[in-house]
This record gives sequence, C-alpha cells and structure tokens, in this order.
Amino acid sequence: MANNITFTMIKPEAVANGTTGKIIDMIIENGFTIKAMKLKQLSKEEAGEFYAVHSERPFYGELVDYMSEGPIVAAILEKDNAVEDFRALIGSTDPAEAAEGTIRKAYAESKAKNACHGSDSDENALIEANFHFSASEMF
Ligand code: IDP
Ligand code: MG
Repeated sequence: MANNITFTMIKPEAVANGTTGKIIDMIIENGFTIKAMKLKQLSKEEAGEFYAVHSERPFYGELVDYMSEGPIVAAILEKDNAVEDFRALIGSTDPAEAAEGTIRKAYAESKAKNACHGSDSDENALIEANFHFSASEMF
C-alpha cells in the first residue's frame, strides 16, 4: 500500500476554531478514504520529534510550541497517488501562495498556522502514520 497512503494532521488552530468537519469533508469529497483517525494532543517532545527535520530552522521553537498548544486530528488517508494528490489538495505552505480550492487557501491563517499537514513522500507517510497509530488503530 506504500504509494496509496498519506498522513495528515488538522492542526491545533483549525481544530480550535471549528473547521475540522469542513476539512474532513474536503478530504472525503476529493476521493480519500479514512484508514485511521483520532483527536490527540502532542507533547512538546512529540511535536519536536515529528518535526525534527526542521530543528535547525529559525521557526522550529515556534512550530513545536504551536503544534503542542492544543489537540490535533491525526489521520491516515488512502487514495491512488495519495501523497502527491493530498499535497495538491492542501496547497502551498504559505496560504498567500495557495491555489483556489485548496484547504490552506480556505482555512490557513498564516504560513505558520496553516491548518493542515500532509506527508511529503511515501517513505515519510509510513513513518508518520506509524508515529501516531498502532496497527490495531488502522483499518
Ligand atoms: P509543509 O507543511 O507545507 O510541508 P514545511 O516546509 O515542511 O511545510 O514546514 C513545516 C511546517 O512548519 C509548516 O507547515 C508551517 O506550519 C511551519 N513553517 C514552515 N515555514 C515557516 C516559516 O517560515 N515561518 C513559520 N512557520 C513555518
Ligand atoms: Mg513538510
């Protein structure tokens, strides 16, 4: 199933401001099947580990604080070409550059608080899915 799954998080500000349902609707309307989903709050340690690839970037501390400030919705999504198609659906990191019809164009507040995560490769999708879910939580 390697190139058929991706991992997403609806980020804390989007959960807090009530857009979870709208984002899930967009995900399903665009042909993704939910294989796993849960509401959870990341500790600072978990957020730091999840985003360890960015640990040398100037925004890393801000990113770790933000991603652990409240609950997120974590999910594994299935679709042919899932990683690429989901990156297209979420849009550019900076909502000012995100295309019409994308999740970030509709719901991101800023380049930092941008509503939704999407894996950037098949390899990372599997790593991220296994970071958040045990086998018994995947359907
Ligand atoms: P992505 O989420 O579109 O893959 P990445 O470059 O992997 O973007 O960055 C991870 C996350 O870090 C972004 O989604 C955003 O929340 C945050 N981020 C990225 N660039 C900046 C920045 O320049 N300032 C503040 N936060 C940023
Ligand atoms: Mg990324």
